[in-house]
Amino acid sequence: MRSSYRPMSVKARTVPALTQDDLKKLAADKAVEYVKSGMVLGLGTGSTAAFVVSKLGELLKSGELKDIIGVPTSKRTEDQARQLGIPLSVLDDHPKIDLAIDGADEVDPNLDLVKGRGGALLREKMVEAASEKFVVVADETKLVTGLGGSGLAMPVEVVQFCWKYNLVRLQELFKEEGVEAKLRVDGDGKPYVTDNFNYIVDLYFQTPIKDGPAAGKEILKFEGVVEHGLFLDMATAVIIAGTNGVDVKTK
Ligand code: ABF
Repeated sequence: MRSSYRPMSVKARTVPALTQDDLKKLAADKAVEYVKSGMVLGLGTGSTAAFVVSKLGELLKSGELKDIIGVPTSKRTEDQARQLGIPLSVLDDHPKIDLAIDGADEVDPNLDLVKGRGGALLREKMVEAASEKFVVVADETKLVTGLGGSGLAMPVEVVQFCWKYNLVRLQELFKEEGVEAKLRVDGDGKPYVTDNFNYIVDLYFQTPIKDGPAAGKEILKFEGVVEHGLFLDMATAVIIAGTNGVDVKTK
């Protein structure tokens, strides 16, 4: 007897593509696996770091994490963490941080970074330099072959006093690289003011920065320059979320 069985046609299910926010959240969730109860944590700034902070809030609330202390890298992060009930401190009281987790604007193959397009580079650098471990969370769009080569800004925080003088000096410093220096402005066209009441000069390189350590040193020689967005030899691990999964890169 012939079977009357006919396989039902199965409609191909379309899996929705992951959004950039999904990827940021994946990286954030992976990074939080490094967190243990009792740790002092550097809390980064930016949309990826915000996913980390909100996950920490959830874990504290559910009791899976206990007794953590957060050291925020910006007023924005401080507000978010406070709303989530994360106990907070500052470097004055907690000069040694167990683990900092933060986003980045660019990540090169050596795990060197450009940071600060979110405007929080000074506090980020202070907190992350004081951290025993610094884990970076990013989606794959942040990967570059050379820092500064993405055509986007490499930020430098400068004091407000005679900012134009320093803008010109910074542009001159990288004249051969054809750098354009611009004062960062907010949505109203007014100078963007950092949490430390400084301005930001964004440097636009046309090609990747050849010698990051030398560039960083030269920038800091200018009086009135407070900090730059090159975070060299600081990251312990970089967690990159991409459409093919989450990759943890270490040196
Ligand atoms: C901070 O947030 C910054 O150093 C960097 O500028 C930015 C990255 O933001 P996002 O995670 O929103 O891309 O970590």
